[in-house]
Amino acid sequence: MSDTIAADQLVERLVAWNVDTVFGLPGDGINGIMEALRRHADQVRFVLVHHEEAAAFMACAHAKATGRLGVCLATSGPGGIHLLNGLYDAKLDHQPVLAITGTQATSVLGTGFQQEVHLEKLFVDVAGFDELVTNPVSIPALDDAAVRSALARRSVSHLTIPVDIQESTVLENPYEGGLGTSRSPRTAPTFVDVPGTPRATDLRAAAEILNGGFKVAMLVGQGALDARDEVIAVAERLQSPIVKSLLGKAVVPDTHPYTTGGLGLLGTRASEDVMEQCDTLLMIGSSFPYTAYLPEPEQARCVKIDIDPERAANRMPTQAPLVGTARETLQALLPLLEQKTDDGFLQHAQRKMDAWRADMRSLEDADRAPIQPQYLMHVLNEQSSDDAILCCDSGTVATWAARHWDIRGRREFYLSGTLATMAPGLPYAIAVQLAHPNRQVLAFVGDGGFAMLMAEFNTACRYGLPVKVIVDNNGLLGQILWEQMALGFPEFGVRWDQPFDFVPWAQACGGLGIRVEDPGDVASAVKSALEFDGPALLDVFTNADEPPMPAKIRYQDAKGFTEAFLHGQPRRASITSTLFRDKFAQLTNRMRS
Ligand SMILES: Cc1ncc(C[n+]2csc(CCOP(=O)(O)OP(=O)(O)O)c2C)c(N)n1
Ligand SMILES: [Mg+2]
Repeated sequence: MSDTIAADQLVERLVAWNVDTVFGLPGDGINGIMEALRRHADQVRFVLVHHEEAAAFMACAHAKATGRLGVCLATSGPGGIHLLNGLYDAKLDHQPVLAITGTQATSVLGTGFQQEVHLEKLFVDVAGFDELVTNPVSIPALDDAAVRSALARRSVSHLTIPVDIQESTVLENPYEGGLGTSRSPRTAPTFVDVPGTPRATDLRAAAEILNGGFKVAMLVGQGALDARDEVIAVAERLQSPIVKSLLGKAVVPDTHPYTTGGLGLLGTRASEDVMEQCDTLLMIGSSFPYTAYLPEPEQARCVKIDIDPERAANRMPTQAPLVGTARETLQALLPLLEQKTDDGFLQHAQRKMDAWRADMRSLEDADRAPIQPQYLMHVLNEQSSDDAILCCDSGTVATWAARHWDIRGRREFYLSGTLATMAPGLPYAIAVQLAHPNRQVLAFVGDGGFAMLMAEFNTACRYGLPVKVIVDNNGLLGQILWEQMALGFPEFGVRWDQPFDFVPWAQACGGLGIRVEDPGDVASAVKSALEFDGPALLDVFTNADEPPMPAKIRYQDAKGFTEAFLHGQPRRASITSTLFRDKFAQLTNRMRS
């Protein structure tokens, strides 16, 4: 019992890598690892979740919010399978995550034993490093290799360990054989990243393009999150508007005079204009996938900064790819850039942005009933602190957060940017709150996404985490309703017969729960939740008929909405009785003309 077991080596190695938190849920495939975690509970915190998918989201959010490795743990078979969606979230958003799973004893592997799922095969696509441990002696070195791979590739690593090996007190190689050309693996828990500054010749080529541009635009993504000062300094030098991807929302404050905010379906008209009109694009730490919103290839020359050479020219013809970190590359680039004196392009963007901000304010209507989701977000924006961290879910909620929650001060913003999966909002918030106990952490979630992993509210309560969950309860899978209509299809399968009531659940968990139906109660409810010294949930019944409109309405959107109406879209009356009535009038006018 007191003997060291092989799983102890795994956990001790994680400690050596400075891992202090493991998110997971036990099972008979990982009893050895759980025992090792129990023995090292003073060095590693095990966070017990209700669903392994949440554990993987938490590991991803831990990596996003701390810049360090995230670790999650699940049992063989079903436990490992449950991890997958959260692991893909980490893979697609380039976060270093180590997934540890158990598997059947080596003696029965291949016999079709109960729960025998070959997770190392299942995880082949999601994990860049993916190994089945077959000998206790290799555990520390495979742990080192898995961690190094996750950090180097900024992706997912997976180790699956048979139960007999986990529990084994045999720590050395139990076998003999081979030609004796190798010794048992011995490595150290050390990692150094690739250098962050590009070659001088590459920097000069990039500077030449940027200096030659008359209308330079910048597009910044999550790779620039730690380079705010550098981004602003370069923008000032180039007189360039700063367009932000959603993952890069916190790169510069939304109130900064140089930014035109987001780009794409959730973005601003000003950013779309900037992209349509620029002659030079400097992309920094972004793999922005919606290429329809990027400049036409023959319209603009492109310089792109990325830490990964594979992504340094991946979205449009790129004349000068730069491989390096945003911060170090911009520091090296700045002295090569000439001060531009013509600020006409920037001023034009600023005027457009002023108009956009005014449009957004007009949507934050405090008097309209049912509650406008934009008004709810506006109140949260006003009342949350200057260093609040918002974790957002996928859905129309992402549009409201993108457009109506401002980055200011040290605020941060996280969501599933590339996988765009539902349900990470609450698990993200829990992991972020654990990493930053003194920050205000908010989860802004839809009723659909929240219902998927709402059990984790109980996790927040069990760990006494003061996260604030704001449910935008519109009684439907809003995003898909509007997508269906934009395609000309009347809605189908997106609405629940009866809206959920989440307050009893929050209270049953021991948290604060407040139901909000009246616009006049929003401000006081948000205040109560933010002031509450513990987990709190606001269940806010919002206007289900409020569309997340694209910044620029295209002819095909107009056509789609009109066709959906003609083909029998239900609730037509109530949809047209909202703000959409104005938009619909605009759209049909445009169709007629
Ligand atoms: C796991 C998963 N399933 C389905 C989708 C497709 N999807 C994207 S947004 C959305 C609706 C989300 O509904 P809700 O959480 O209530 O947010 P709302 O759009 O109503 O604001 C759906 C079904 C997805 N992105 N992820
Ligand atoms: Mg909804």
